[in-house]
Amino acid sequence: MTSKLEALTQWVKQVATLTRPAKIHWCDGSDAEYQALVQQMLADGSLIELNQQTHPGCYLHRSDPKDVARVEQLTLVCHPNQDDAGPNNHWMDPAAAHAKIDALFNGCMQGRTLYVIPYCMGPIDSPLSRCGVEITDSAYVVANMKIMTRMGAPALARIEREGSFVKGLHSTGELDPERRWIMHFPAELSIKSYGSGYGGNALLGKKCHALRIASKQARSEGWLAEHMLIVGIENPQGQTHYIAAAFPSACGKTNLSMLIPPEGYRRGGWKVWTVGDDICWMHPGADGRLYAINPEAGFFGVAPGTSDNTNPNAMKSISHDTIFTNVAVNADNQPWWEGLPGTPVTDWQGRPYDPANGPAAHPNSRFTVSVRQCPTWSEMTEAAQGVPISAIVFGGRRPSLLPLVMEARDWSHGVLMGAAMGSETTAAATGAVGVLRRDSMAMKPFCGYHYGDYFAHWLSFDRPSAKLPKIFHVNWFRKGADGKFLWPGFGENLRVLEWMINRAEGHVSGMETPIGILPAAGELNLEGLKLDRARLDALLEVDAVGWQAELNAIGNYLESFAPRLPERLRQELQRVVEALRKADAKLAPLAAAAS
Ligand code: SAT
Ligand code: MN
Repeated sequence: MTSKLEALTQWVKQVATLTRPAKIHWCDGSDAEYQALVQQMLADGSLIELNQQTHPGCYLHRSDPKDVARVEQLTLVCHPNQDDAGPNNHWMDPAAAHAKIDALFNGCMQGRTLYVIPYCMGPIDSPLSRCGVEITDSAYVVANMKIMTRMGAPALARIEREGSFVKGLHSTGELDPERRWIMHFPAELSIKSYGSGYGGNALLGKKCHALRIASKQARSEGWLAEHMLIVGIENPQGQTHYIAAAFPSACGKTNLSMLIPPEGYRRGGWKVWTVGDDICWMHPGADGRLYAINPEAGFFGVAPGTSDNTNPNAMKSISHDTIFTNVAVNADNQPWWEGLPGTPVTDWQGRPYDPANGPAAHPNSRFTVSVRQCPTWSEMTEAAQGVPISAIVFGGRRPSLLPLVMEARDWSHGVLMGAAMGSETTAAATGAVGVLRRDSMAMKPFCGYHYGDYFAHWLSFDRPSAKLPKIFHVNWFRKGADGKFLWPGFGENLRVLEWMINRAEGHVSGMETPIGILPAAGELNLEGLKLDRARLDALLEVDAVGWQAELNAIGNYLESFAPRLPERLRQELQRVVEALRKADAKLAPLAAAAS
């Protein structure tokens, strides 16, 4: 087969000449094609059938044990000018990068099938959507792309109509970490990935296209490509507010996007609608508001910790037609991971489970499932114009200092809050876990260009005609002196979202502090929640000494983006430093008098 689009046909030919596959398959995205791929993978062992009585249509894939997460040190953004990549990215000269990776691609598909995957990121008829074509030699990647994107014939038709697409070339190669690169060429709208078959390294529509390449496109076209979930909160009056929230990988975006309201809220008629759990593209609308689409069509969610207690909607979503990667199985051949009841018998590497070998499921094990299988799936996911955003939320894993919630006084302050974000690292990327690092807007691994320019782009949305959402910062992960989480999290987070909506609607006034606006006494609805006064105080405490150190650290971090750090952000930080100093000067004599 060829395409009506000469540029696409030519590119496929060129890649085939380089990689020398045995066969070429153009994906049509049909269910029959998916089923045929599943049968083929069951036959060659790359998929394992799970219990079809309890989990119809569910399969397990075990990746190479040295290929279990994103590899940030091997992920490059190859701008012609190194300065454009910024200190937040790894860079290589584009010509040198092509030469290096093309040498690996040379002949790499011999005896294999080359799959051509046309896909659309976003609703197929939305002007906000963008298309791409991924070439891969992995059937597992094809099956995942079928779930994660709008893949196949309709996408190809749109690509042929528009004449342009992002080119993604992927081969699993030998799965050798020494021969692995994930390279991006934003100026050429292309991606080349070699040597990994895992998640964001291999499903090129996701992080590579929808974040790294798209963030750069968004900057030149005046929109935002962000690492955010999108959730709709419907109040008892039937009004729905949409909230976009950025958290680093494996910090609870999936849980928040499909939370179950606390009992009292449910009885009162509150509902939650899931639009997306990982990526959000936001465009200014004609009315000045920001409108968001989820470019993805599926969830690639972290399995461990997901259970009927933490996320019943995810559990329902993944009870059928789901691909599991690197989970364990129990005696009944059902998928199993830490956090589920029962015991594992086989670990993620296929060995008899032995606690001496570590967790049964890999900490970054995942499920791939269509968003439509989520009980809270919102039909607005298909809305061509997107959903209007009422609030933007930033957050990370911070064991101390950061309050449960604070609101930015204005857009510039909100951009500072996002830029200053920090979080303890997780198993979503290779490397140490639990180390605090700055992760501006949760985009450290995903921003396709210089963070200084990115902050300036965020600030540029503050125009006279704009009706921008309020910006908040949350921290579900603050711990008490006993080392335990102070806030119960999960469904109870709706209480915090309700406060945000009340702020957006002007129903509550909040309490000004030097670091932002916090809920005033009585503004957080705590009915039905066992949370004593001391814990609430600890969750909302503003520790002036701790904040001075934090602002200092933020200042040093931001200066690492000079000379491209926007002056406005520097001034905004200075304003907060001053406000804290003044407040502290007022409080200090009181504290001294009290002691
Ligand atoms: O990048 S992945 O898609 O593998 C997962 C993540 O880090 O969010
Ligand atoms: Mn993510």
